[in-house]
Amino acid sequence: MQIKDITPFIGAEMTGVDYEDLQRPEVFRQLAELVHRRELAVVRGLDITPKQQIELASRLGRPVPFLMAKYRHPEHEEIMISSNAMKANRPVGVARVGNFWHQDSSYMKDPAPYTMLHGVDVPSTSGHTLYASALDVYDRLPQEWKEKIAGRTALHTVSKRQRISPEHVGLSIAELKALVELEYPMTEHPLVRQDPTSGRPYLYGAPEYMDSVVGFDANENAEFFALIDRLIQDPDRVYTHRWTTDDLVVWKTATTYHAATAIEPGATRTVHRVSIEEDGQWPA
Ligand SMILES: O=C(O)CCC(=O)C(=O)O
Ligand SMILES: [Fe+2]
Repeated sequence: MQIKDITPFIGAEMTGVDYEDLQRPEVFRQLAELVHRRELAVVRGLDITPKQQIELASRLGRPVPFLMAKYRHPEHEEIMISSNAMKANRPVGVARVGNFWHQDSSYMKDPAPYTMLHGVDVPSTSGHTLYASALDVYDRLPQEWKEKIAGRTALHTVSKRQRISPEHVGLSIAELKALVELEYPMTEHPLVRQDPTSGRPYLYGAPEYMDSVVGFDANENAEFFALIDRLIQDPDRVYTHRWTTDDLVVWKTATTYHAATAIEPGATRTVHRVSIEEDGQWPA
């Protein structure tokens, strides 16, 4: 077994382990510690079944069934199929999941703390996933902005990214927005939080999932969103995960910004996604 840091800022990679190795508590503990210490952990080439993926997830916390029943794995409700593939003219899963920079489900009151993906069928030349550390983003904020945001909260919303579905046909944009706000009311979170593992501050909020910073005027808000977009997407800090078959990728949702990139025309990509709630095993 080999473990190495991926970049100085985020990520660690484990190679040379199989499912059986991960059954040993001391091996699994190492993986869990990588997730906590490095925000993102990759296990290369882990050939596992959906059931085994759920079993691994259940050792970090409680795997939770995906909200939309029709995109759950037919036999395993904890798995969401994230895929652009079609079977008998029907989509097998949800396409274009997370194709913009975000922290998972930050528009919810209490987002699940971990996400786990398994690369079931992945192209190698597109469909990469980009990652950036929210601790590192906070560190790089200019001092004046650290002072300006200290103690502030932000309003998070899914409305900029809400998908249009068949029942929305005929609605005006304004009506659609009102409907989304009814279903997913804005949620307020502190803008700066502390990572329980390292005690370090991190920035909580991505422009695509935020409405505004409470107390900022429109100009300050626009300036702040532009600044953090630049910091999050700084090519010197971003880790690009180029998928290989059977990669298992696990991250902490609060401290990890990420974005899925486009899939080249004609390619299919399927990953199995498990969202994991805290259950006290790894207290946050
Ligand atoms: O499939 C990917 O590359 C990541 C998508 C995403 O944002 C997620 O699953 O949370
Ligand atoms: Fe995501």
